[in-house]
Amino acid sequence: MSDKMNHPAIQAIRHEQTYVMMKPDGVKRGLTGEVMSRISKAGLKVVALKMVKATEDQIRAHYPMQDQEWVDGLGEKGLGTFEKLQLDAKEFLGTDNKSEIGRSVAEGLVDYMQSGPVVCMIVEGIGAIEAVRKMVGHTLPFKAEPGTIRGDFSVDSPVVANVEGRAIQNVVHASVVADEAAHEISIWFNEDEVINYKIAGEDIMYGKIY
Ligand code: DAT
Ligand code: MG
Repeated sequence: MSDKMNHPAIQAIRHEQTYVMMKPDGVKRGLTGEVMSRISKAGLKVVALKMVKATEDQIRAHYPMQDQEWVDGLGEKGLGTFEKLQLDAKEFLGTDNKSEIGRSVAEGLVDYMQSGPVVCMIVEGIGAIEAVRKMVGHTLPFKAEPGTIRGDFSVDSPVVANVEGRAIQNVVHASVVADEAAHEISIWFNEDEVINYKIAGEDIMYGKIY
């Protein structure tokens, strides 16, 4: 093995970690095995795993509830769909203000994520954060491409969800960027819950086999 393989920058790429969580709808629909299978087949490694009934505090710490930009973004994602369908958000939701809609979605998320068990995982491997996020697909199920987890296993719409006063049910959560992954991992796992072991992929898929 080349000495350069031990370089911290190369090791950081090899061991990039992301946080993945089966949401209550995904768990109740029996999709945990399917999602874990896709992650494993891609050559990524689950290094920590547990099923929990999340507390309100955990959900409020997990999502950036105080980040106004994130809250507005939640509202915006839904408003775009109202516009596309030429529906007046004000008529159906009593407001077309992205912050107000976003706040109500955020509160819906707190209830949704406590509505059943979640399965928490740390997933490790080359480019794990982006790789899993691509596998998961777009936030809005109807925009998620076939072949992605959300595209293959969900159809929910923000219009229906917002009118019903609930969050979109889209099977699975995955971190978007490194800071978010580190934050989420710290919410759901203690360091001693992470197990270091070797999977076949490390030798066969991204090890030198000749
Ligand atoms: P993602 O889960 O793709 O990272 P996010 O962080 O923006 O998306 O939002 C968190 C969750 O909130 C998302 O998975 C589903 C729900 N959600 C987002 N926008 C919504 C909306 N307009 N109406 C209802 N639920 C929404
Ligand atoms: Mg997100």
